[in-house]
Amino acid sequence: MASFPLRLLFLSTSVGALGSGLGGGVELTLLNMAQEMQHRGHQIKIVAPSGSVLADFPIAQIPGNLQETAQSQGRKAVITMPPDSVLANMWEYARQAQGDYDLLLNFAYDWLPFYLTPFLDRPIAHLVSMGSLTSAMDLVIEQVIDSHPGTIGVHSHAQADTFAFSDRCVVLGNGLDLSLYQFQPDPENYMAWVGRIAPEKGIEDAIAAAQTVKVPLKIWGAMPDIAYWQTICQTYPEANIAYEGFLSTTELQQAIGLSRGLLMTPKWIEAFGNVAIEALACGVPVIAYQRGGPAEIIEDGKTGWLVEPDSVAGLVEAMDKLDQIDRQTCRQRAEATYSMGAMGDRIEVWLRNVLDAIN
Ligand code: HBI
Repeated sequence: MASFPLRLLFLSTSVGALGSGLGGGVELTLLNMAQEMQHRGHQIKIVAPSGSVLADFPIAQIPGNLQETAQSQGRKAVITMPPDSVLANMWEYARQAQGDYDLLLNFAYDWLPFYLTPFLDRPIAHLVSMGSLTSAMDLVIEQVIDSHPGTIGVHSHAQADTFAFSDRCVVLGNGLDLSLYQFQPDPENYMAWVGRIAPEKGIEDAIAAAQTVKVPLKIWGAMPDIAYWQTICQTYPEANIAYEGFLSTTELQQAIGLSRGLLMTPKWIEAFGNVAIEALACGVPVIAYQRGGPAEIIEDGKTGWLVEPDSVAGLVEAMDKLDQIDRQTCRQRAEATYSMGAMGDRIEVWLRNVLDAIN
């Protein structure tokens, strides 16, 4: 496998500027991959919607109208793009700049980058950030896998299994800069819930369970829809819940670290669940529905508890068993599998295989 430094162009998600939180987990994933590949000597340039900020990486700030989020559209959704589409403008930039790069890496879960793959001269690898959501996306991703084998990366086997072409996806896991996460041996008395406050994340179950156990629940994450949050508050007037905003990684890890445990209640197949490894990195056990990516991260009884999906009673039962989990073990598991080095090895092998396949 060649070892010369690569010139990589990262094309970001199209649903929000980097740093807005609207891009959910993929913002953190893109930052961690960019940092790790730069650490390994590769050159990184990022293309993202105007207003994006990502550490001190050079960013081509692209104007235009954002994409609608794919998970709110339903399986039969047609392909839509707004006028003056930021996604189309990002890929016009890529078309013109591609000669300066060895490989393009797409992070957007949208039809256009997949459709354009054979139109560009440079190879494109796609990090697919969610499971199957629409037939149109499934079809265009499969077309890329057929014409460019090995170029579709996913985060977990559960996510891959939502696609008909699951065995042809490259499963990458994910990784974090664990030096940003401080191990906290002694928690305070509250549970944590972290994520975009949106229906697919199932926050209602976490609130119901915390209310039953009479433990405070602290909530962090982007709040794209205030009305949805207000409905939740009206539904659970007795719950001891507090929305603590959308924090930076440094502040978030401090807050999660002091919790007794993290509740993960996805109603959809979470592709991975970065926040599960963020919690483990702080020594925080995770109680998660046995569904999607988190079920591949959490080892039942060792780093948390896996619960029958949608069972609030199961969440309650697991909270009573939290003190059986050793918080040091949680940190050790994060270091073994989800460090930047471990993730970087998986990414580098993937990208070099994509390049080797065309040379
Ligand atoms: N929807 N259309 C669209 N495009 C994306 O790139 C996208 C999305 N929804 C969510 C999302 N990306 C990220 O939050 C993923 O990390 C989940």
